[in-house]
Amino acid sequence: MKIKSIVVTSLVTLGFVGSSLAAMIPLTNASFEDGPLPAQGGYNGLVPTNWVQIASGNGNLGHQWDDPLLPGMDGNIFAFWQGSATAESGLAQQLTTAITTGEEYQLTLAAYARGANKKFSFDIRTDPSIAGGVSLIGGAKTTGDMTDAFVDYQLSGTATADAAANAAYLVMYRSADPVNGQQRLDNVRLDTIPEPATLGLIGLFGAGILFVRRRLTI
Ligand SMILES: [Ca+2]
Repeated sequence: MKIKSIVVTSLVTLGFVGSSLAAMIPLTNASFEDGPLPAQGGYNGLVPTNWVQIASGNGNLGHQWDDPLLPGMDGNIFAFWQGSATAESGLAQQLTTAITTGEEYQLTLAAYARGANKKFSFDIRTDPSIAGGVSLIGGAKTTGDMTDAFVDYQLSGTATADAAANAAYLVMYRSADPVNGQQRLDNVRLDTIPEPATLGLIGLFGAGILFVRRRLTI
C-alpha cells in the first residue's frame, strides 16, 4: 500500500513536470481586442496598443471589427497588415521574459491571407524590425502558403543566444513581395517547447515506474 502510494505520487509529480515544461510567454493585447477600436463593422489604420509597427507609409496596419465573426477568430477584432509599393508590413512586441539559449520558441497565430501575398515570417530579434539588430533564433521562419480563412499557423525556432527580459522582441511580418495582398491576424501565442531529449527522459522514467508497478503488482 505504501509503495503504491509512492508510485501514484511519482506519476502525479511527473504529470506536473510534463505540463510545466511547455510555458506560455505573456503577450499584451495578443488578440487585438484592446484596439484602438474601429467602429462596429468598420476598420481603422491604427497601430495596435502595446505593439510596434514594422512598416512605412500609411494604411499598412490596422484593425477590423467583423460583424458577424469570421470562423476561427478570437473575439470581434482582428488586426491586418498589407503592402504598398514600398513597405513591408509587420508587428513587434517587446518580450518581458528572458530568452534562453537552446530553448525552442513557438509562435501560434490565427491568420488569413486575403490576396496574393500568402506567407508571413516569425523572428525573435534584439530590435523591433525585420533586419535591424540580430535574430536570436538563427533567422526568420516563414510559413508555406496560407489559406483564405482564419486557421492557426505555427512557426518555431531555437534560441542561439540569451537575452535578458525586455531585451528581445517578437517580430512578425509579411514581405513586400508581392506588394499586393492583405493578411489578417488574431490570437497571437508564444510558447517555449520542451526539448525532445527531455521528453524522452521523462517518457523513459514513466515507463520505468510502470514496469516497477507491474512487477510489484500494485
Ligand atoms: Ca481578436
